[in-house]
Amino acid sequence: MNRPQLTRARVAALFELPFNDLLFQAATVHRQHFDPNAVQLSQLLSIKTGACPEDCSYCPQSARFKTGLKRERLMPVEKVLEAAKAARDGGATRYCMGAAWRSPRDKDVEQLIKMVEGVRALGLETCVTAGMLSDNQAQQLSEAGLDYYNHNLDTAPENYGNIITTRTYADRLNTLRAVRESGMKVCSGGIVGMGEERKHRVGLLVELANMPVPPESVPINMLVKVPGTPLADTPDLDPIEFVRTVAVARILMPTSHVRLSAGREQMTDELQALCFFAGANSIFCGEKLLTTDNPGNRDAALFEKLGLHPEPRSCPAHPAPAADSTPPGSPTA
Ligand code: SAM
Ligand code: DTB
Ligand code: SF4
Repeated sequence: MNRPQLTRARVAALFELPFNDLLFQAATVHRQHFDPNAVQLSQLLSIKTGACPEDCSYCPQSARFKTGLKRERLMPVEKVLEAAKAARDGGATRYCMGAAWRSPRDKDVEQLIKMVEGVRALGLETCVTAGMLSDNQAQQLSEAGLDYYNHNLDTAPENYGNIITTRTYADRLNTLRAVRESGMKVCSGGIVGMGEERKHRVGLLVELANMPVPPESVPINMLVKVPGTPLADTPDLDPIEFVRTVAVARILMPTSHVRLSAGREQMTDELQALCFFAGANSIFCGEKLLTTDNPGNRDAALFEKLGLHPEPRSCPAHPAPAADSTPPGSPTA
């Protein structure tokens, strides 16, 4: 049965709610589907860095911009597995391997498959982000046991051409369709703070939530302004508007993990706390994202201060019981 499609007007009305009403609604939805104090931990590794032919104007890895980034060829499988083991020992439950490609060649997919098999054998969930995939490549990765494929829509369709010209929104949707049809879980979100208007944040979330099956994982990235990229001097987005974006994502995709993704290094504890209250329930852990810094060890203190704990790895054979929606300490608990 087809779900009713969300309209932009309805989603814009959520953005316009008084902040407290929006956060209460988002936190209520969050508690109905998840332990509100559990945060899923993913760790990134850049397995092929820089020299990318694409022109994504936010990205330090595009060959078109002088960002001083050192290019690195595809890492050997053993090195990837060494780093994955360290991530697992540091508490990550999902390992996300990122490659600066427009799309992988078939021989690259062979290497990706070896990495996926090795990372799975360490007991980690697996995620890859490597650009556009053909149906056949998606099928091969799915058969190898890849759990998630990340491919972001990045922004609303009508703003897309201001950010990237070397591939289209339709190309992105086509890769996401191939990933979904292959049986893998979809990780797709976007970037805010790129100088877009609120209507573009609305448009991005409507596209994600209206997919035939919404992404299981929704990264909301705050633009990391890297010197040398065309977006380096973009004015800061109001942090309250960022929290609103997270809250609306939570309300529109109640059973998805909403990841507070890039940009945490530049955020205060207070801003991150508001994002967790608004329903963000996943982060990237570790010292690095792909090429830029991430809070690393400082997260332990933040979790302690906020009473957060890492979400246990989900086991397909033993799904977690439905979360108790009653807050601990409430009169009915
Ligand atoms: N090359 C592949 C692709 O673009 O699909 C995979 C890697 S790419 C770096 C993955 C995602 O990282 C992008 O889609 C974008 O959303 C995010 N990203 C890249 N640079 C960023 C930045 N400076 N700030 C925030 N997010 C960024
Ligand atoms: C996503 O949405 N954000 C991650 C992951 N998916 C691949 C990447 C963030 C990259 C930030 C810039 C960098 O470190 O190069
Ligand atoms: Fe290349 Fe991906 Fe960066 Fe775009 S976002 S320039 S495709 S690495």
